Amino acid sequence: MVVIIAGSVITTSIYRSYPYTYTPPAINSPVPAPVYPPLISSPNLSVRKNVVDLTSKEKAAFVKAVHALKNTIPQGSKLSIYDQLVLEHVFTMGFSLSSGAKGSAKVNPAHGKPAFLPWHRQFLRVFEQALQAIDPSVTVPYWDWTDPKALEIVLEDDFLGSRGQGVTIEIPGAGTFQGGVVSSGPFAEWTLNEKIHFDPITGKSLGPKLKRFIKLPPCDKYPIPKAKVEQLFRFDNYEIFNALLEGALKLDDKKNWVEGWELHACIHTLIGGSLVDKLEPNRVPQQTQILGTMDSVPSSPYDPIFWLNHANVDRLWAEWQDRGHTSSRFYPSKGMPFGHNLHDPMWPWDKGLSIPGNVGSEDITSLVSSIQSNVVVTPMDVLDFRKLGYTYDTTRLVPKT
Ligand SMILES: [Cu+2]
Repeated sequence: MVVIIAGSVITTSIYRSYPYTYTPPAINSPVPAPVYPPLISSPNLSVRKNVVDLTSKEKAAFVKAVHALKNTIPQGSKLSIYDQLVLEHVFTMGFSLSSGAKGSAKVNPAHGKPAFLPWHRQFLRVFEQALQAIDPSVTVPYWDWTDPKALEIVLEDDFLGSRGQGVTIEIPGAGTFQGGVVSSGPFAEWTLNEKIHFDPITGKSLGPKLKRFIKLPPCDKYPIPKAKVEQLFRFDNYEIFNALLEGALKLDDKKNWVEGWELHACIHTLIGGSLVDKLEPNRVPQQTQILGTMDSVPSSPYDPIFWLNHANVDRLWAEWQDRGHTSSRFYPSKGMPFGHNLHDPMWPWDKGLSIPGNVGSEDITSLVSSIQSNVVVTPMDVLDFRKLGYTYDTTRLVPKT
């Protein structure tokens, strides 16, 4: 039994390693007139379902297909298909000049800025198509964070279980918490590549096993209140919607942008767990150490729960788009760092236009070539999710009223 007592060592905020600071527009910024999607029926779409509605057969099929990706090593590669996907996400953190990045992109192409939603939409669809190549019936389920039953269902041993075990965390003033290696359920046997499973704050590896520390403060509240998700739909400006949903920024009482730790970002921590400097009301704590897989921004797709969290993020965006924000006029066409404008290729789908620098404590640059992509994908290419071949059980095409 390992006991860790929380205390401050190094301090950094969730996303503070960005070379460009970015502030979304003020809430009264002008927005285009509403545009609704055309009312056409699209019968051949894959439908992504709520985890609470999955049958045991559907859960088993998803788990089986995920295992197949983890166990399939494509010819000429050192990494399995699943590990390659994790690596793509890891290298999104390698676009600072100090890390040795080359080419057009100078910032993280996937986080902290407008391409957060389109980048992850493309990433999820690539993952889903890989699953469907194994079993065409499988789609990526979504985790509705406002559903009180969903967390337990996700963590059951017949699905993506279990909780982590073996480590006790003492947080002064907040109590003791349990977590550690996932030692039962379908992912207990997984061996993770230690070089791409690491804590970006300390630079240390998180080891060869999946780790979870469920419900540690400050992200210990579940479910998320429905009103907190619903309020996102009051914003017609894409950049505001994107930033609030990502959850690394929030609006304070005076409607100014301040650091946040909410929604998608807090769900990562709800599963992974962070150590923080101190817990105080009305202040966003600074992370001092990452504990579990889901809390590491680079390595988080190593926890299969990642896909369910991001399917919910993507679903909320899809619903927002259907509610009168369908046009590409809502998405910023210029003025953003490269990779985040409407027509910018988003690494790794940029045919080699940008090359990330090293990430983590070991040299993994030799692995970049194993994930080079020969397709080009821009935010524009993924705005219409139905065109990508999928929809959600909650998205409805409704006539304009
Ligand atoms: Cu991500």
